Amino acid sequence: MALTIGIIGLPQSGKTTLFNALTKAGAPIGGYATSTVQANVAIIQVPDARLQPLAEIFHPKKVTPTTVKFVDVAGMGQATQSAKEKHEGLSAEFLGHIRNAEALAIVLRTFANSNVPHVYDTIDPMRDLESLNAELTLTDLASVEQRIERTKKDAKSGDKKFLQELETLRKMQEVLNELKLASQASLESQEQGIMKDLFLLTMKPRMYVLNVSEDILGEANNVLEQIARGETVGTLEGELKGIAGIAQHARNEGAEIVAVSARLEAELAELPEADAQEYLESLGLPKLGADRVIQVGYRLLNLITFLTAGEDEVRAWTVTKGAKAPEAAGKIHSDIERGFIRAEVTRFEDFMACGSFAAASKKGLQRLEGKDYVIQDGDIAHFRFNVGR
Ligand SMILES: Nc1nc2c(ncn2[C@@H]2O[C@H](COP(=O)(O)OP(=O)(O)OP(=O)(O)O)[C@@H](O)[C@H]2O)c(=O)[nH]1
Ligand SMILES: [Mg+2]
Repeated sequence: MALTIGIIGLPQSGKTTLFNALTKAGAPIGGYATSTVQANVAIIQVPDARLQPLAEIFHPKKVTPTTVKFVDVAGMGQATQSAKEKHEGLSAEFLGHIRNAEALAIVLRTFANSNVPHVYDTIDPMRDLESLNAELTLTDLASVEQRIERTKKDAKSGDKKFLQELETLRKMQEVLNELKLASQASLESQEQGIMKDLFLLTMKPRMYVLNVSEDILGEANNVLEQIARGETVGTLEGELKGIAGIAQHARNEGAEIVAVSARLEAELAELPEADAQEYLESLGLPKLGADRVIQVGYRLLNLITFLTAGEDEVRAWTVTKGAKAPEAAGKIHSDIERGFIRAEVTRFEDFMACGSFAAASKKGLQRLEGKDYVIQDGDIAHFRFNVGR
């Protein structure tokens, strides 16, 4: 089952344009559905530069990348003042789509375009982010307060479990009341467990997707890189100033950030790949931002990729970071997990340097790992198993 990244942002920030660019860059499987509450859903292939070189060696019948699911949901920035005052937060329909997402991609508009009016008239990504955060935290606050009422009743019996839960909820209520993100609350692991089934929106890992004007995309990327390295960027004006502000904020928060021109990406996705590549290079850009959005999104989900390679299929598989060999085997087939004996593991780089499993084995670069081995990103694995009774 593919994990989900929810694309959210103010109206007209470019969410759907980005979604369309993603579905083309990542070749959606089975197309996407538009439901009545304006959510576009697509399962998107994660670009992985290791698949092609492996395919050139094995000439497999099939090459299969891993996938993530993106959901594009309209409906933020529309909460009325009275709804905000009543702590009602976001609509149930919106929440239905976003609650179960494992991570959020927050689209912030920095491009100016007089044909596309901004809900607040002017371009100011930090103001937009604050407004989105307020809406998200108020929604979380409503969830927490609802739970407090329920837990209060349960705690009347004096049961320690409920009293502890109540305490944790009140701590979270305080954080959210200050319009801070739930992820900023310092919780112990037991408390985190309590919060988990509330599916708070501001607890989810997030990435910021800046939707910038296409003519400053190159400069925007430079600014992001400089800030990510912790360098000072000097005095910036206009759009770049707004971009730098969000980049600094993301760095402080430990959030990921990517700059794209959603419209350019969506247009390029219509072109043959070679033409698109040429055009990108003429702009001084190494590759499509859509690919980066997919890859960063994948990373946010705390996932790593291991590979299997043979003449039938070269394939990338997803496991959660920290997964052990039998669990990885179980992604392929439950029998392989059940009858797990050992994993033969070769690092992708070692394999490519040797050119074959036999050569890697000769050099001692193919290891036999047992059931406690923690799978690493880029491991090429072959599982030995036995399910005979
Ligand atoms: N100039 C420019 N226009 C863009 C860009 N991205 C999107 N637009 C335009 O902005 C408008 C809104 O884009 P959408 O992708 O529909 O925005 P949205 O966030 O999905 O909007 P809602 O679904 O209404 O919330 C469209 O007319 C797009 O063509 C961009 O990078 N540059
Ligand atoms: Mg839309």
